[in-house]
Amino acid sequence: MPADFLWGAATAAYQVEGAVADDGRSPSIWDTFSHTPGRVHGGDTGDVATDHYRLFRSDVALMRQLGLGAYRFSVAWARIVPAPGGRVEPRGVAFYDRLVDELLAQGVEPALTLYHWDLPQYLQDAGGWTHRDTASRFAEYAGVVGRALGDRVRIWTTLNEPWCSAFLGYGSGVHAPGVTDPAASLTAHHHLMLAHGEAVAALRAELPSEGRISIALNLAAVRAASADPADTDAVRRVDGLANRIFLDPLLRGGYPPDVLGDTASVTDWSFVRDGDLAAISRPIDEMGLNYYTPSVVAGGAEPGDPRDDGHGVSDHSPWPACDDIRFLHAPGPRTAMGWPIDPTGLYDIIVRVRDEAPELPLMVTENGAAYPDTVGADGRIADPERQAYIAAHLGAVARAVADGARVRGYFVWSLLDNFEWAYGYAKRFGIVRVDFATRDRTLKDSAHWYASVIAAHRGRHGNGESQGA
Ligand code: IFM
Repeated sequence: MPADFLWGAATAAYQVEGAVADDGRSPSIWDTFSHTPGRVHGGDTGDVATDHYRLFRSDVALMRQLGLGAYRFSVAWARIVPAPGGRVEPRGVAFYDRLVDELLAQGVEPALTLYHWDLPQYLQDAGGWTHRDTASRFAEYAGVVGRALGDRVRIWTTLNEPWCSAFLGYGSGVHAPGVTDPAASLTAHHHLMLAHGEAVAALRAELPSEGRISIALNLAAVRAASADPADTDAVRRVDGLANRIFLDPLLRGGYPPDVLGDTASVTDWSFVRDGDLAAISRPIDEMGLNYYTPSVVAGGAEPGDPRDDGHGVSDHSPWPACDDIRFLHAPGPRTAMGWPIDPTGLYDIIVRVRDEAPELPLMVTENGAAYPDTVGADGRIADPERQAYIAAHLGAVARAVADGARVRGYFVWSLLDNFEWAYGYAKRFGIVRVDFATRDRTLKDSAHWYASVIAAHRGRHGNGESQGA
C-alpha cells in the first residue's frame, strides 16, 4: 500500500451509540422500526447497542492500542436537529465535538459520515425520502455539522450506501421505514442523490480547503450465472440498478437511459426536475466503496419466492421491475450472513471506478465479515475466518493499487460487534467483541492481527500516514 495509506475501522451511529433518548435526541426511523414487532431478529433494538455514546473514550483508547490511523463513524441526524423547524441541539453537537477531540488527541483521524440510514422520524412522518423536501433538510443539517466540526474533520461522507436506504427501505422493506413500493424506492433513490448533491454544496460553503467530500457506495460486482443471453441481460439490468444508477448521475450528470426504460412500468421518473442532475454531479474529492460479496444473477426466472437475500426476509424484491431475475449465490465458503467470499469482486469494483473516474481517489470505506465467534476458556477469541477474509480482501486492494487504482485507505467493518440491522445482535462483524450483557470489549485475534499489519506497514514506511496532515 502507499506510504500514506489510511488504516481504519468503521461503525455507524444507530449500530453502536445507544443512549437513544439522551441529550435531546429524538427518534429515528430505526427506533420506530426496531420497536415494531417482527421487524428485527429477536426484537433487538439499538436502545443501548454497544453504549458507545458513554464508552467512546475507552473505545478510542482501543483504537489507539490497535494503531488505527482513522475511525469512520456516523452522526445521528436526530441528535443534531431533533425536531421540525431546524433548531440545532447543542448537546447533540457537543457529543461529536468530544468524540472528534478525543480521536485527534489519540492520533486517530476522524472520518465522518452524515447519514447512515437513521432518518429523523419527524421527517419520515412528512414523507421521508419520497418527499423532495427531505433533500433540502439534509443539506441544512450537513451545513450545521460542517460548521461545527469542519475545523477538525478532514474526511466527510454524505451518504452511506444509499442503495440500501432506497431499495431496502422502500422496496423490499427489510430496512426502515419498511415500505414495499417499487415506485417509492426509485423516488427515494433520486431524492437521496439530490440530498447528496445539495449537501456537497452546503459542505463546500463551510469546510476549509483541506476538507474532502465523498459518498460511500455499495457497488455490486454483478456476474452472470451462465453465458445464456437471458443471464447476461440480467447482469445489464442489475448493474443498472446497483451501479450505473449511482455512477452515471454522480460522474456524468445523467441517469442511464436503459434503466429509465427498464423501470418505465414502475415510474415515469417525473420526480427528476431541471437542475437536479447538475446538483448531483457536483465534483467530489473521493469515493468510498463498501464491499462484502458479489452478486450472481440469472434471467428468465419465475417470480421470486419469499427469501432472505442477506439483508432480511421479504416477499418483496428490492430490485424494481426485476421479478423475472433470480439472485443466486456464488459457490464456495460463506460468512455467517450467508454471503459468499470472493475478494475478486472488490478488485473488480475498484478497477471499474478507476476506469470510469481515473482521477478520483478511492477509499474502501467498509469491508469485513460476520462469524459466530466463541470465547475460549482462556478468554481468547480465535476468529481465523475473519482474519483470512480481511487478509484476502486487503490482497485484492493491493492488487488494484498495483494496477493503478488510487486507493487511499481501508476501513474494516466493524470496529465493534454491533446492531446488525434486521439481524439485530445475532451477527457479529467486529474485530472487537462486545459482550451485550456487560458491554465489555475484548480484542479478537483478528484485531491483534490487524494491528500487526498496520504496525508492519508503518515500520516499512516510517509512520508515513497522512493523519492530521
Ligand atoms: O452493518 C452494515 C453497515 O451498516 C452497512 N454496510 C454493510 C454492513 C454489514 O451488513
